[in-house]
Amino acid sequence: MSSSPSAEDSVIVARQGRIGHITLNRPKALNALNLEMIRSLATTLAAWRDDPAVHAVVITGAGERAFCAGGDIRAVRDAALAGHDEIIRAFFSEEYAVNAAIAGYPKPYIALIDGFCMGGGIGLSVHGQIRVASQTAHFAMPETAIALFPDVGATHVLPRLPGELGMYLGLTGTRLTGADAVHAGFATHFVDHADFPALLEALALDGAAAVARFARELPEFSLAPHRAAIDRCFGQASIAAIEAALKAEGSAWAEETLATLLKMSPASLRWTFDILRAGAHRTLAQCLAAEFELVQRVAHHPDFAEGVRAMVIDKDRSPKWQAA
Ligand code: QUE
Repeated sequence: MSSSPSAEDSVIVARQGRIGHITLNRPKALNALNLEMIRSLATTLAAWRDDPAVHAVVITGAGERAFCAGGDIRAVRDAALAGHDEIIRAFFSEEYAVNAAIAGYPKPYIALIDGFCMGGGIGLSVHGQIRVASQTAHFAMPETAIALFPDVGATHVLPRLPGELGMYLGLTGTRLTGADAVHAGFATHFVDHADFPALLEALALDGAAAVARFARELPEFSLAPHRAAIDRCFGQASIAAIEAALKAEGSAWAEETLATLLKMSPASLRWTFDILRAGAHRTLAQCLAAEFELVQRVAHHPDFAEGVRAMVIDKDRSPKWQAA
């Protein structure tokens, strides 16, 4: 398999000792996933699943800036505007199938996360057995900013985080540091960025157990001072009630959080709220199926085209949403 990887391969696949090593390799696009990469991941994971020489799979992102910043959302927008629904169906059904394959992987699947890990990057890490985050990592599900919703199995993961943390993170898109991601449950180990090369070598030599030797002590959870308010405000029964609770809270944190929510697509806050509440009672497979149904409708909503325009294409960060 790929004995001579080329620098242009969007996914580099290599065997190193006991591990199979996958590198997401579109650093200029922050390793955002396109359909070619999704297909390469699916093929590689299937090949290594039953290969007794591969004891564990390790996935990393090329470059310093990102593990994986999301999906090729611009291509999804183009397909929706052109009426190419089959492209949208292929992209999301194959991406979600990779998320499910990672969740059901019969050997250790280990993500080493530096830099941005958002959206699709969460889907390539959080379902694996071991997620190592460094101090340079930033985790987020920022989809309400582009009028999408937390997908890639996040409707299964977020409702299972402590208290109402998942509803808070999914609606506001708040970024977590690597250490905070361990506190929240996105990551399992906190490792120094400078130790990643040594960790990779140790994994190749000793397999998955090597991770424990590199884990550092966690600093305090930076959201600890707000955990009670998060549960009070985000445990409400509707977006309107969450906004009212944030107003009643009367703290600087609540004011900032309300201001963040008011910038998001009102439609996407509603469908995010509904699918996260429903996800608490669904299996991962049911969650992915529900996400696939919803994403095909959302991709055609005018707020989605406008959100991607404002945040990804023009970067003016001033989307004009449809009225609530
Ligand atoms: C919100 C999002 C995304 C985003 C920006 C947001 C998102 C996403 C990308 C992205 C990042 C790098 C790329 C790319 C897209 O940006 O989901 O093509 O190269 O994938 O504010 O949800």
